[in-house]
Amino acid sequence: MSDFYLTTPLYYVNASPHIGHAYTNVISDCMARFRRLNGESVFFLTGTDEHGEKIKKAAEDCNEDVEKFVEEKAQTFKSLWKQLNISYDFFIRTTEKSHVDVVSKVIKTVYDKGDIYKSKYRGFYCLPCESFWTESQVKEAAGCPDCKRDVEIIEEDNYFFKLSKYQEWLLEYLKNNPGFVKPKTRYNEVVSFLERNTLEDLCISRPKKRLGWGIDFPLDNNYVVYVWFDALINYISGAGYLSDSDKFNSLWPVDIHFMAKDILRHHAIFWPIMLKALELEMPRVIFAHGWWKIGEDKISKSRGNIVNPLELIKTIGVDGLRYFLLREVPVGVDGNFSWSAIINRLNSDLANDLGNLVYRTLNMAEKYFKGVVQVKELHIPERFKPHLDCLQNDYAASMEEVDFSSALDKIWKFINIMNKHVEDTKPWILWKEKKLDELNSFLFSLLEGIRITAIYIYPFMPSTSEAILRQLGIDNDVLSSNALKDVAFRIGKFRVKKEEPLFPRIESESSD
Ligand code: ME8
Repeated sequence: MSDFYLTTPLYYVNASPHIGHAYTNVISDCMARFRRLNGESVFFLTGTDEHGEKIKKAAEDCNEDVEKFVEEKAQTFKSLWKQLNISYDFFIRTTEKSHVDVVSKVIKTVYDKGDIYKSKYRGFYCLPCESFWTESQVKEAAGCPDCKRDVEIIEEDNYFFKLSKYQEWLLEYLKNNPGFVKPKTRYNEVVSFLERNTLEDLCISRPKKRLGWGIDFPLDNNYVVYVWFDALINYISGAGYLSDSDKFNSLWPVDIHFMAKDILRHHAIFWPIMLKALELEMPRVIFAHGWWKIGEDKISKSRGNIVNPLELIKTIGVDGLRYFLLREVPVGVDGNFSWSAIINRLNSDLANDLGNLVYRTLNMAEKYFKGVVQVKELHIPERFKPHLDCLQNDYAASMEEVDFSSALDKIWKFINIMNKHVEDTKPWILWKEKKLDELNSFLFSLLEGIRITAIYIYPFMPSTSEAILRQLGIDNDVLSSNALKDVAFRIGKFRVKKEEPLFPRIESESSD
């Protein structure tokens, strides 16, 4: 079986990472961990986009040498991914020689094919977004369609990549592959864009005299490569396109490219056409998620309303943040970021439902049976069965569809039924009446339910999953691979050791 290959965008290093970047990597990590749990071998690529004018300008603004600046910023991304438990396999930086070599090779190959030519360029350019726009796009948005700032008119000789030649092919490809771009709304957007507009060829060079910080254009040393053409190529260079053909063949095509809708056009139009020109297979899925917003505004560096994930982690913990991001909104739609939404979600789902279930069950196991709970005959409470069946049948499908909130919904229904089971059974009465067999069997079924829950929540909250298993006395090797094949109820013995509650309640003053 070939590896499951997934990617995130390469983030610009002109500033430190914010909650939007964290979101894409948390989603990607959740998918990667699910796939590993499902017994698949995974290659998870992330990294940083380090060329272009705005990076150079950011370094100058800090009075720093640009190479040193990008190195430092790349480290801030790596360090955040470490704190957020992002289990990437390779971190690619576009300034690495191995990537630069692939970019040169791609340009030469596409040029030899006749898909690159030199011509005069006159266009509307947004410096902060590093993007060219057509006159009609700029008119409609009264500025840059992405960041709303003023655009510049630029006129110069440049090299162009023949996007237009492939427009019909791409439209047809999309029509024959309706799952190529997800979710459906984004697919419809791309199709209708291609039906209503004529693609202009893409200007893929920048004169060095205007912009020096980029990869040398291999056909003409007066130019550097346009940063987007450079960056998109990471998806093949990071997979060993030139350096390791065995690796590349086992990875390509990508199974899923994650990004937000702001860069869908680059991924769903430029990138497939670049791959077609290179005669490489198409990615299986291009998934554009929504934006985190504050009020009506997208959270972004250029709008100055960023939320720092490191600050949030200090108050709500890594898994609190991961859970909030993955639970609050379905992956394809926009989410509104607010402190009250975080408090509600975490206090209710994590502190009350999951945390309380684990704490009180382990507390009872210690109090009534000194932590050792064992059965010889399996008794699964009737009310657990539909939930267990539903998880066994549908969890994987929801995860594969990137429908994380629906997978969590199923898990939480099971957690809540376990809590209800405690309340209805009233174990303290069983204890008083010395019905120890019944109490033992009741506790065993709860511990089994919690063990199974710990496996299902692993992709979302890996540390919490491990902490639960540790308290249940189970080696977390069970999470290493194929754990999903072994989630059925079973007979056995628990030797539990209760720790502090998993999720202390968050007080609303914490936001101050
Ligand atoms: O575009 N909500 O880099 P970038 C959700 N270098 N996700 C968000 C977000 C928000 N408010 N803000 C940012 C670039 N993101 C290029 C990519 S890829 C070959 C080159 C996430 O630093 C989301 O994934 O501007 C978005 O697509 C990406 O960060 C943009 O990151």
